[in-house]
Amino acid sequence: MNNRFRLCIATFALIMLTACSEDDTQTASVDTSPAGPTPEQPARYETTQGSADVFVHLFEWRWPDIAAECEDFLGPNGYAAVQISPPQEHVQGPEWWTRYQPVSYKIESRGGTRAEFADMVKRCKAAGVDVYADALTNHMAGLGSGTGVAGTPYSDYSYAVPYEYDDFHHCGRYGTDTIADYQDLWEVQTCNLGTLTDLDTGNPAVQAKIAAYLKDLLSLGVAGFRLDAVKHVSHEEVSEYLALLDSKPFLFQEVIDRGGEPINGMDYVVNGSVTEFKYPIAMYEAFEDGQLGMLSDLNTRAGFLPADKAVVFVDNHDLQRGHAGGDSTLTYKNGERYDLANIFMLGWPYGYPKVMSSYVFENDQQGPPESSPVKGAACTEGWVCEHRRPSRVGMVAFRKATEAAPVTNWQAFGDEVISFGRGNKGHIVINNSEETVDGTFVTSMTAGEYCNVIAGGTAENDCNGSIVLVDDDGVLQISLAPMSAVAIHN
Ligand code: ARE
Repeated sequence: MNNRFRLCIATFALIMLTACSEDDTQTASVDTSPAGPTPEQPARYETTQGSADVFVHLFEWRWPDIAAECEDFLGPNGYAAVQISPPQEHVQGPEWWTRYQPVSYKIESRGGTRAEFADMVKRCKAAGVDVYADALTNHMAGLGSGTGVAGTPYSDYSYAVPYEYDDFHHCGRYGTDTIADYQDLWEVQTCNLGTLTDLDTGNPAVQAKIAAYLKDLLSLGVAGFRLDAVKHVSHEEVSEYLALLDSKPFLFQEVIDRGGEPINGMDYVVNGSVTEFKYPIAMYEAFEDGQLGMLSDLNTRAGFLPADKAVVFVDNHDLQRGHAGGDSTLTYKNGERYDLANIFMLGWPYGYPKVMSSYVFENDQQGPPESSPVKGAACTEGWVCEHRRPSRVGMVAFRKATEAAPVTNWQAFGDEVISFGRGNKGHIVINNSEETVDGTFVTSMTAGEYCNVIAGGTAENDCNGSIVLVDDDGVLQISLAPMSAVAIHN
């Protein structure tokens, strides 16, 4: 057996078929027949690489707090962009989802005023961080009347944009006009999502008003958009209103496609990137159900978007609350397993990864805390700040350092331990088991000392983690604590 495959697993009965020897050199007969490429095989992923960049969703952070975070943390740590909550005027109420019910296109919301918004975008840009606004183009508020958070009155199918009754679809189904059958394409794109009043997005006058809103945001320096709920707008109509813009901002379109419905994420690729909702399920199956070995075929899975068009995430603001069919989702509530899934996502070259940054919640309606999310270097009570965790920061740097390198040296040891490289630029080993794993892992790295960036820092600059050694044969010998990972890069 190739000496380079030696693996000694201590107290790891699940995958150990022969015991470790006293002198730690015995070759264990573990599963060395991984589904992915072995060191002897050419890598399979050369044509479909993911983005070298990472962005973060600062969910429900207020504009002044985001501006400060761009300067103090996101820029210095290499985050490329920040997704913000919807900036337009919305209905009143403490729940987070009030932001998804537009009342007018005034840039005034729970996030802050127009002036604060403009200041945030400018300061983030100066710090090297793009702002992606969550843009609602499918609908206005839910049926009902009232006054928005900026004081604008509204009533059923009547909003100050202005939009009136004829600017909306009225699908005439079920007596309520609410989508019931996701197998019916026409219904999904013509009826209301819940009671959210569905704009007639094929109407040129409506398209002009949507485009005017997007242009307003672009004029303030916004670099891109998350297009909310565009499964409910045909991809042709999205193309039509985008054609009215003077520039081509970065776009990612929220199209929930898990297969089995007539509307596919792939249909929307003509307009830009698309959310890959099969990805969080793959992360859940791998890390919660213990099937890490299955991850090797991620870039070639049937139905997955092309790597350069997919926006990927372990969870998002809906899924973490069980909304949008999020029953099988890992969140900050899953502890280390969630962090390991994020480490994998940031280390693997598929898609443009989005890191979720949450606030603590007990129920799915609860809005954000009143306090600012960070004070000095610390995350304040009530906020989670996942994006500040050393493992996220270390892996943002890993992703940049390994840009364009294909997956190499893939090895799966049983269901819970994987090891893979990114050419000679970086290497990762993940232990998703409850046991310590002592092993030797083959890499393509140059011999030398490396910083385990999972704990943050670099070898030259205050390596916070442990220093690990790659020997002259390219072999990494390490001891991995339960539920931990090692990542090294040049
Ligand atoms: C709330 C109430 C509704 C009420 C409405 C109007 O819950 O009962 O009718 O207000 O008064 C968020 C919340 C919603 C909230 C809405 C407006 O999640 O609960 O509605 O804000 O305040 C579908 C869409 C997808 C959408 C999900 C949630 O296709 O686009 O539903 N996701 C985005 C955002 C959400 C946001 C909206 C859209 C609305 O990310 O945060 O809603 O702007 C299958 C299908 C999916 C479908 C899913 C629904 O999985 O494949 O396409 O997702 O079912 O469970």
